[in-house]
Amino acid sequence: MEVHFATSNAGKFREAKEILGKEGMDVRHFPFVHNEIRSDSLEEVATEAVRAAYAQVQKPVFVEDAGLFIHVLDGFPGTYSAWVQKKIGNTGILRLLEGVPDRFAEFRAAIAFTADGRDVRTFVGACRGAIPKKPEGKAGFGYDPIFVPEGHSQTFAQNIQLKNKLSHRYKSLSEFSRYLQGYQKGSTKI
Ligand code: ITT
Repeated sequence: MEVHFATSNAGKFREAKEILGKEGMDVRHFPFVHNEIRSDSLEEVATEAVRAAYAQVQKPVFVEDAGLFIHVLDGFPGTYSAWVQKKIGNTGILRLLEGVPDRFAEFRAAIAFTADGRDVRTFVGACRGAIPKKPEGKAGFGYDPIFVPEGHSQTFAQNIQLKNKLSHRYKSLSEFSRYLQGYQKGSTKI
C-alpha cells in the first residue's frame, strides 16, 4: 500500500520508510512545510496539520508531530521541540539541566492519518529515558545525542538500530501499520 508522509524533516522520513518498509508499506515523501498551531497536545497539532497536508496532496497522507518532554521542566520543550532545537539546541538543554539530578524524559510521537481529508485517525507512541550529562553519538537527528532510552546505556545517536526498535516513532508507526493493514483488507473503517 502506498501512503504519503508529509514532513519537512528528512530524519523522520528516513526512519518511517525503514520501519514501515519492513511491513510492506510504500512510504512516499511529501515535502511539507507548515506553520503548526500552538497547542500542548501533539495529537491536536498533528490533526490540524494532516488536514492541511491533504489539501495539498489529495491522497492518503499522514503527518507526525513529535517532541521531547523533560520531567523536571514540566514537559518542556514538548510540542515546541523543533523551535527549541533551532534556538538553543542540545547544548542549551544540557545547560538548563546542569546540576539537576532528575534526568527523566520521554520522547512522544503522534501520527495523524487521513484518507479523505475529513476523518482523521491518530496513533501515539512514547519512549522513556534520561538525559545524560553530555551529548554522545553522531547518528539520527535532533535530540538523539542527549537521550538514553530506559534500560540502556547508549544514546539514540550512538545506536540507531536500537532506536528504530523501541523509539516513540517505532511505536506509533507500528500501531499505524496494524491499522493500515486492516484498512487495506477492508476490515477497518476510518
Ligand atoms: P515536520 O515537518 O514533520 O513537522 P519537524 O522537525 O518540524 O518536522 P516536529 O514539529 O514534530 O517536526 O518537531 C519535533 C522536533 O523534535 C524535531 O525537529 C526534532 O528536533 C525533535 N525530535 C522529534 N523526534 C525526534 C527523534 O526521534 N530524535 C531526536 N529528536 C527528535
